[in-house]
Amino acid sequence: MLETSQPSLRQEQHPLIHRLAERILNYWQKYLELSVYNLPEGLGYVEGKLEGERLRIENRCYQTPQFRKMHLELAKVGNNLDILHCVMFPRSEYPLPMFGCDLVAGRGGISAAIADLSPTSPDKTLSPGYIKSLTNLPPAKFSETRELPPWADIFSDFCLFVRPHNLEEEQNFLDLAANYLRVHCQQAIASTPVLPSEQKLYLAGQRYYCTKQQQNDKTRRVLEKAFGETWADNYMTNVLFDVPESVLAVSNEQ
Ligand code: 18B
Repeated sequence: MLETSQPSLRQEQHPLIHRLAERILNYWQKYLELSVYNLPEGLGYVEGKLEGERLRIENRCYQTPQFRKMHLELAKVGNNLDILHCVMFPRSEYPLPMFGCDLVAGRGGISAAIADLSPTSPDKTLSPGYIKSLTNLPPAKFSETRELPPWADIFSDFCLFVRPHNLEEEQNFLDLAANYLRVHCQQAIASTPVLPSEQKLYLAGQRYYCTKQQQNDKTRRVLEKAFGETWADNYMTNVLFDVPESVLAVSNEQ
């Protein structure tokens, strides 16, 4: 059995981040066959401090038959900023979207709550199975939805990007993000591999997703302030949003 419940940074974080992290790990364990994924040396737990406050980062990474890499990252900047980041990278054999989630909490509460199942198919749409399941989820109300930045053309019509204003809205976000994850796990385990010619196209979709996410200056700036430009760039391209170069280079042997 894999260790998914050791004490960690999440106990010091905003309650919504803590709860969503628990839920993600719980669903991963409940629905998927997890094995360890080795991050590049020295990047499981990292601490940095250049200008200003200490940044602590804690990474959890797994792989499964359907997913090359499932990454949950918790970060804490001083006592001001708590972050949850989660991305699931499908193996290229499986024609699956990317599950992505970002929660950012500052002194004034959660400022950004984002969850999506982003298409990687050549026509940039979700499959009918996903659309049906997502359309059937109970709707949730939010008083403030936020506008996506220009780089964010990777997200689906189901993308949720809100600033929750009270506990009820926080709970609604948690439930909806967890439902996206549940639908994703269920669709993934029922999916069948595609031919190599098609795999290349899905991999190109993943690469496009990653190049766009790498353009998020808000993420980059937090990392640069604590670790410097070179480290931040390496981290964004090799840990947060890495893509295997070819269909053959997709396994992470222990
Ligand atoms: N992100 N986020 O993951 N980002 O990683 N994030 C912010 O209130 C970090 C993802 C996304 O409005 C903000 O404005 C750090 C994934 C979008 O221009 C901060 C890490 C998704 C925005 C951070 C991290 C994603 C956003 C500003 C590494 C989606 C809005 C908060 C641990 C699936 C961008 C605010 C904009 C914002 C920081 C999306 C500080 C350091 C997977 C769309």
